[in-house]
Amino acid sequence: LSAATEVRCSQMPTYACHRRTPLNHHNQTITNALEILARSAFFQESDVRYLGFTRAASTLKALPYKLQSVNQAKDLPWCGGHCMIVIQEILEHGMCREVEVIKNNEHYQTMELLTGIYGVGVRTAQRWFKEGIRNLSDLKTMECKLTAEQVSGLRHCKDLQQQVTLEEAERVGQLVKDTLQRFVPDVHITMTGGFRRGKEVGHDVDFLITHPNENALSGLLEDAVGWLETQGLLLYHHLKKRKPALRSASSSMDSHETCYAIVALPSSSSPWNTDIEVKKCNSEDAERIAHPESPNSLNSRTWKAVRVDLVVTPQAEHAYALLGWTGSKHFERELRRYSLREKKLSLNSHGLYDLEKSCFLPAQTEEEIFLHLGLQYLPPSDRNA
Ligand code: 8DG
Ligand code: MN
Ligand code: MN
Repeated sequence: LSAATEVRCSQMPTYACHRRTPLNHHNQTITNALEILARSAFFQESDVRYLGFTRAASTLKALPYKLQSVNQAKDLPWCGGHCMIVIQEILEHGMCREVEVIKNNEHYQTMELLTGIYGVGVRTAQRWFKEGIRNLSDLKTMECKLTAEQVSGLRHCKDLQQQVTLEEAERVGQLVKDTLQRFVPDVHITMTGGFRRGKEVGHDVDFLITHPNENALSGLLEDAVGWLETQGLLLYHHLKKRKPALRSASSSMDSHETCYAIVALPSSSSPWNTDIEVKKCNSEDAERIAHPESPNSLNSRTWKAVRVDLVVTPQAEHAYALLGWTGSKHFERELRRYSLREKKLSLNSHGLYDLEKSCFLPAQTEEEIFLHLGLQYLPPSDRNA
């Protein structure tokens, strides 16, 4: 171990927003193990343990070399106690017994399965587990008790469990663009979330929509939803209206106008995918979309269900929404914790509020926000904390 490496080790910053976290890093085996422990804690609703394991994993993602000995880890932030035992075991034996036990645990496996369904959170999954539900067939017997969101999630779970590829995300982007431009030709659309951080797969596709003239945005999501529905391309949607009162200093709740949707993404070879105009689907296609499991559609599917988040922001909030929706979730959590604790600034995806001067700090770009926060700018590809 070189002296230079020792120095880097002991200088690892404690806040994730103070360090670069690339997508691909050097300690995947250990971070995978720590993240399984984090998820297991999350499934038991143990926030403190969840955060502890998440922070340790995040620290190791930023380490610019592969850990060779437990000695190298001893000065790393958040890597003490339980995490250190896990790190040591993996370094010495290539695996951690506790993690292997968890992976085979019925509660863990069931929670993974159930929370993997769109619309199912930990609370709900926990309740279902206690009621004896262990698999998807168990769940289908109680369809009457599910929310509309969960019914759609269950109906399309095979598709939604598959990762969305970058190529698919780009086609979703084209569909979103074609749709929105019908109503506002010069609308501005940015893909955010994991794909903006350089990921090649994701669980959904996130978009931010804005326009210099706020009036152009009013009713745009309703129009887009209406048109996608007439095309048979919308499998589920939930529109959340903007709540201006929530744009407050302290609220971490997001109040942008948002559409959480599941779209039927036509396959690249399908007749829908023409450059001129998306065709109205015929009744047979509509039937397949409504009943994807119906026998005649098994081998002839021309579309894939994909989760899409559409967020509308006025131009003045766009930079903040971009920063907030680019993630990662842990990076966002750390950025907000740092702002509040170290700078007395309250950050959310609408703006930045100076608690001492009692005023909002405007920003047109992400760079300006980092400047307000006294942080070195990190591009999205370094925010994979
Ligand atoms: P993935 O989809 O590729 O698996 O990963 P991701 O793109 O990083 O995760 P995501 O769940 O799609 O979330 C992307 C970012 O958006 C994340 O940093 C958190 C943020 N985000 C939500 N929902 C909300 C919300 O309701 N309000 C705000 N402000 N941010 C949200 O996912
Ligand atoms: Mn995403
Ligand atoms: Mn999302």
